[in-house]
Amino acid sequence: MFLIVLLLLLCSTILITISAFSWRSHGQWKAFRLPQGDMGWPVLGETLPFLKPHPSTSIGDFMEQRTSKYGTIFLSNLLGKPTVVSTDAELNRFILQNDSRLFEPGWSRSIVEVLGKHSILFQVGDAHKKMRSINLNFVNNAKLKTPFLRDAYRIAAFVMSSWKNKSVVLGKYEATKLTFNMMAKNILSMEPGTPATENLRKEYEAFAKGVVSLPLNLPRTAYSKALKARAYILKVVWQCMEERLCRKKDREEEDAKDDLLQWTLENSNYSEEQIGDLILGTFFGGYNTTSKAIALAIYFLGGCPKAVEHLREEHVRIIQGKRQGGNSELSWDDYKQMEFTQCVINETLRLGNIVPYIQRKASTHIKFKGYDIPQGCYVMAVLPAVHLDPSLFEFPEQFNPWRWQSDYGMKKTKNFMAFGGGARLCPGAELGRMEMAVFLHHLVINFNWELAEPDLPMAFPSLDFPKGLPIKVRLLSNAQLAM
Ligand code: HEM
Ligand SMILES: *[C@@H]1O[C@H](CO)[C@@H](O)[C@H](O)[C@H]1NC(C)=O
Ligand SMILES: *[C@@H]1O[C@H](CO)[C@@H](O)[C@H](O)[C@H]1NC(C)=O
Ligand SMILES: *[C@@H]1O[C@H](CO)[C@@H](O)[C@H](O)[C@H]1NC(C)=O
Ligand SMILES: *[C@@H]1O[C@H](CO)[C@@H](O)[C@H](O)[C@H]1NC(C)=O
Ligand SMILES: CC(=O)N[C@H]1CO[C@H](CO)[C@@H](O)[C@@H]1O
Repeated sequence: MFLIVLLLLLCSTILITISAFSWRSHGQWKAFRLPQGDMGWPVLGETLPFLKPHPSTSIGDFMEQRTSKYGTIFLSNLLGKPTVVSTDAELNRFILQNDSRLFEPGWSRSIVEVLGKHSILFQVGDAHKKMRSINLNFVNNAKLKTPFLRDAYRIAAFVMSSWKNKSVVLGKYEATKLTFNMMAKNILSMEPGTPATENLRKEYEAFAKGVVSLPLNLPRTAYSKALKARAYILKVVWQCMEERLCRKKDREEEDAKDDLLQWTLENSNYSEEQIGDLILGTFFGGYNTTSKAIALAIYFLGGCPKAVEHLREEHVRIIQGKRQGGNSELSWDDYKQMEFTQCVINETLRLGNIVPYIQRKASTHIKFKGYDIPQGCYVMAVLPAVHLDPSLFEFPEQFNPWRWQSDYGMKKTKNFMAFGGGARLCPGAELGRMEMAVFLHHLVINFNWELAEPDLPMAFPSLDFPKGLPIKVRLLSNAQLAM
């Protein structure tokens, strides 16, 4: 009981301090033509209605009500910050495209503390470009075409081979096994399934939970566990680093690793701290998002047998083509033939909304459509509002992969923001898509599946399946079993 009172007290002190500060700065903005809106309660602003969970295939009551009252651009007070909220496709694009010129990262200090101040998310200007080039090199085409594709193929097959004797599996965790092991192998050369890799996975779970939790550094809170997990993960990274630096001295060059850590050691003059945050961040960006994407695809396809049929035809055709060539694993050419699969992937990302919003801070005074966005004001680009806009996507609430086919006549891609855009466009987009495609490949050629109990993708606002997506799987009688 005492602890709860203490918690509440602490929580409100923090919020009062933050909001007193933000109200003061808001006062200076009276001269501007700000968007309309409601600043909510003095302390909390509108944070609580904003955080209310809703299906991730909808924009939720909060956005719904505000946009019908104030229009697609409105002012609010969220998480202690006065924020211009944009559910407007054009303003969202404007925010993403002008990132480095007019905006800077707008993350709260508690997140900086967990992810580390050297994380790519907080870098600006040349420092951002440099770290980004390391990330882009990590997922360059040559790497995608061989090691990544090969690893994804083998790990996905390994994951699904364990389903043969099971009737119900948790889709979310099965997806994580692929995406986590992909990152562990290609960032730190850690092999799938070993105790060290499994330990790291557990620490990452705690870490990721803390990133989206209330920032209270008290015993046993998710946040404090995340800080501990961060310290553990950094220790692992630094141990790997030391081993390699020693080995370099011994000149055992034939044993050189080909992973992100090695490349960074050889091609940058980053400090130990910088390398730690870079590795931590790439891991974090690369596995939780992609496993959500795979879980969403399993979910949406489960409700759309016609799409599964179409997908299965495509993948069986690819395998039959290969039999003649005498090659069993998927090649890059095979991947490039997966046209309908790419439609399924886009539709999954559009309707599922893995990244619900992107936050920035105006680094200068901005005018847009007659509104002022004062310097220092926070902006929030709400991506689902664009993906679910009926004027941009016909019947947006329906899962319809065919809308992405070229003869459907949809105006493409401009309004598809699942990977962000501009200077911070997700560098891992192609890798994420490839992992989804390979997972779907093994899934449709080997299994039928259906939801074992009702479960929905929910925006908390970070996306999750509350029950972990339990699915009933049945091995096909004509399973191709490339595993
Ligand atoms: C389907 C899966 C994925 C989705 C939906 C996704 C989504 C996004 C989005 C929306 C951003 C922009 C954030 C912002 O502008 O603030 C982003 C950035 C980023 N993503 Fe991804 N991502 C995915 C997969 C990956 C993978 C596999 C990697 C691993 C290499 C990765 C690494 C990153 C990094 C390092 C950034 C920061 C880029 C920067 O600030 O310049 N992502 N991602
Ligand atoms: C599946 O079950 C059979 C017997 O029921 C057993 O022989 C086989 O090893 C099991 N396979 C796996 C992957 O657990
Ligand atoms: C993403 O990370 C959070 C925090 O650890 C976890 O609760 C959730 O299950 C993860 N989701 C997926 C799909 O891996
Ligand atoms: C790395 O090198 C650049 C110049 O190439 C220099 O500006 C920067 O300060 C160096 N960083 C570190 C951490 O030594
Ligand atoms: C899917 O979206 C991407 C944009 O991220 C686009 O380049 C691609 O053409 C789309 N794929 C299909 C099949 O429409
Ligand atoms: C000042 C500036 O760079 N404005 C650009 C912002 O992005 C849009 C595209 O959405 C450009 O047209 C503007 O020139």
